[in-house]
Amino acid sequence: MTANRSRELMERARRILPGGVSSPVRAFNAVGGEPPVVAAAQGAHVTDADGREYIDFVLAYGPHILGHNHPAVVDALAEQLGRGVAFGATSEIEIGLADRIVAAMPSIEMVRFVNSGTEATMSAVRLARAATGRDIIVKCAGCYHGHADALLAGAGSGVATLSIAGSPGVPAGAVADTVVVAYNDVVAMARAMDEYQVAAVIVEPVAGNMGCVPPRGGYLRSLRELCTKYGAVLIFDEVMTGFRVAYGGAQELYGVVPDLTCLGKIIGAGLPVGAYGGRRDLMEQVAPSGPVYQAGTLSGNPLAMAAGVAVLDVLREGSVYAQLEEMGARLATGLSLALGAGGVVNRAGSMVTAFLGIGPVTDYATAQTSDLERFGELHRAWRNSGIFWPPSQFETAFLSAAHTPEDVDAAIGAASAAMAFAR
Ligand code: KE4
Repeated sequence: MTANRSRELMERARRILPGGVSSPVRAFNAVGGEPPVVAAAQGAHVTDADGREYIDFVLAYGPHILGHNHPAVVDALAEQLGRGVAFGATSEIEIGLADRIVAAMPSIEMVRFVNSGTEATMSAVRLARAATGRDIIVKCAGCYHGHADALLAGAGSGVATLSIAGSPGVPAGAVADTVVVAYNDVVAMARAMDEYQVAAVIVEPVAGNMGCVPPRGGYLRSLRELCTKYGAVLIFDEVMTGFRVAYGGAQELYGVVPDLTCLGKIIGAGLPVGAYGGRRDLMEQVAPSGPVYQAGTLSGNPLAMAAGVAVLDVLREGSVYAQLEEMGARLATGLSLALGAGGVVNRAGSMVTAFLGIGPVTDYATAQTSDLERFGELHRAWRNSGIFWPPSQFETAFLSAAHTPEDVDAAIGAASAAMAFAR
C-alpha cells in the first residue's frame, strides 16, 4: 500500500467528482490540507487509503452516534439484505421505525420517510404553506436546512463555509418568500411575524451548522408562543439533534412542542434517510391522504429502516446518553482549557464546536467573527495528530458511544500543543 494512495485517489476523484467529493465540506477547502479518502471505519475510528487511522469526531456529520459498524446495526443490515433492499411497497420494518419515532417524540403523530434531510425540510415547508395558505417562511441566519432553493437564503454549513449567501442558480423568486432573522433573537422573530403573514418558522432547535450554538433560555418557548399567536407552523429541524441531544430530541430536552419535526442522520445509522412528521391534522394533508404532493422511489427502503430500528433500540435503553454527556463535558472542558483566551467552546450534549479567536458565540454574526485562519491551523494540527475533526469552523463535532476518555484526551492534547505553539 503506497504512502500516497489517498492522495492519488483524491486526484482521480477531482477529475470526475466536482471538488473530488460528493458534498462540499468534505473537500477541506475551508481548512486546507489534503482531504483523506477513507477506506474503512470501525467504532470511533476511520482508516484512510494509506492505512492511517484517525479518531473520528466527524462521524459522517452525525449519524454514527453508536460509532461506525455497531454490531446491532451490522446484524440488522445483514438480515434485511437477505430479504431485499427496496420493494416499492410498505414493509413491516418501515412501520417498526415509524412506531419508534412516534413513541420517542409525542409531537409526531404521523411520519413520512424520505431519503435526506433536505427532502424532509423541503416537504415540511411545502406542507406548512399548504396548510396555512400562506407563502412566507422564516429561517435563522446560520441555520442550514439542506439545499432546497427556498432554504438556501442565509444558510449555514457548507454555504456558510463557502460564504455564499444563497447560491447561484437559486432564482430570486425562490427565496423571495424566505425571511432570514438572527438566531436567538426573539425580538427579530417577533418583528418578522408581525410584519409578514408567516406560513412557518423553521429552526434548528440547537444550531449545528454555524458551529454548535445552543438556544438561549426561553428562545424556543418564545418561538412556540409566537407561532401559536400568529397561526404559523413551528418546524423543528431535528435532522442533527433528533435522537442526538436526547432520545426524544431537542423537543424533549427543552420541553417545547413543535407542529412538525424533520429528522435524518441517526434514524438511518449512516444509510440515506430523512423523515418529517408531526400533528395528524397536518400530516393527513400529505398525498395520498391529502393533496400536498411529495414522493420518493426509495423512501422507507427496508435497508435504511432496519438500520434505524437497530440504532434506536440500542439508544432507547438509555445508558448511551449519560455516557455521551460525560464525554461531551470532558471534551468541552479540556478544549476550553487548551484554548484559554484563544477561543470559546460551545456544547450541547455530544455536539461540540471550538470557535477560535473570539468570545461568546450566540448567533451567526458572532460565529462569523471567528478566526478562520487559526481554526485551519488547529484543524491541520489535529489532522497531523491522528484526529479527524469536521473541516470547517461552521460544523459541529460529534461524539459516539464508541469514544473512550483516551480518544477525547488525544483531541484535547493535540489542541493544547497547537495552541501552545501558536502563542
Ligand atoms: P441532508 O440533505 O444533507 O441529509 O440534510 C440536510 C440537513 C438538514 N438539516 C440540518 C440541521 C442539517 O444539519 C443537515 C445536513 N447537515 C450537514 C452537516 N452540517 C451535512 C453535511 C454535508 O452537507 O455534507
